[in-house]
Amino acid sequence: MKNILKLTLAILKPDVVKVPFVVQEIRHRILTAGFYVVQSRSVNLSHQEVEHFYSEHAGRFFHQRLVTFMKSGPIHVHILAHPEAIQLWRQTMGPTKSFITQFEAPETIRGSFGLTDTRNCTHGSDSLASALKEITFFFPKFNYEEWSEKHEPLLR
Ligand code: RTP
Ligand code: MG
Repeated sequence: MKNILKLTLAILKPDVVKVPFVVQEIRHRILTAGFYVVQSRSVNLSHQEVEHFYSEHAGRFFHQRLVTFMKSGPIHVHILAHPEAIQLWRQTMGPTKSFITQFEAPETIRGSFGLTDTRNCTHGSDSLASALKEITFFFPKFNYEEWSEKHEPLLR
C-alpha cells in the first residue's frame, strides 16, 4: 500500500474545461513537471456527488458556492504518478486563493489561470488518506496493488 504515496488525484475544474487553451496548457505543465498520467476521465458531477466529494467543507461559508461551481459543467479527472506526487501536484497548482496567488506565485497554475478563490482551476489530494479516498471515488475499479506491481519500479 505504501506505493499509493506515488499517486495523487488531480481535477481540472469546470472553469478550466470550458477553455481548451487552458486545458492544453495545464496538460503540458502536468507532463513537464514529470508526472505520468495513469488514468483519466471526463465527468459531470451531480449535486449529490459534489456534496459527497466536498463533505469535509460542509458548513463553511463557501460550501454552497463551491458545490454550485463544481456541478456547473464537465471536469477532467486524472490519476497522476510521481515519486512525490501529492506534494509536487500541490506545488504545481499553487496556493488555493487565486487572487493572492497571481501576485505571489504567478508561475503556478492557479497563479496563471485562477479566476477567484473558488474558481481556482484545479484540485489536488492533500494527503495519503485523501488520495486513496478520491481515487476510489472517481475510479472504483482502479487496483493499487496491480498498478504498483507493474509500474512502481519505473518511478524510483
Ligand atoms: P482543492 O481541495 O480543490 O485541491 O483545494 P485546496 O485544498 O487548496 O483548498 P480547500 O481548502 O480544500 O478548499 C476546497 C476548494 O474550495 C474552494 N474555496 N473557495 N474563500 C473561498 O471562496 C474558497 N475557499 C476555498 C476552492 O475551489 C478550493 O479549491
Ligand atoms: Mg483540499
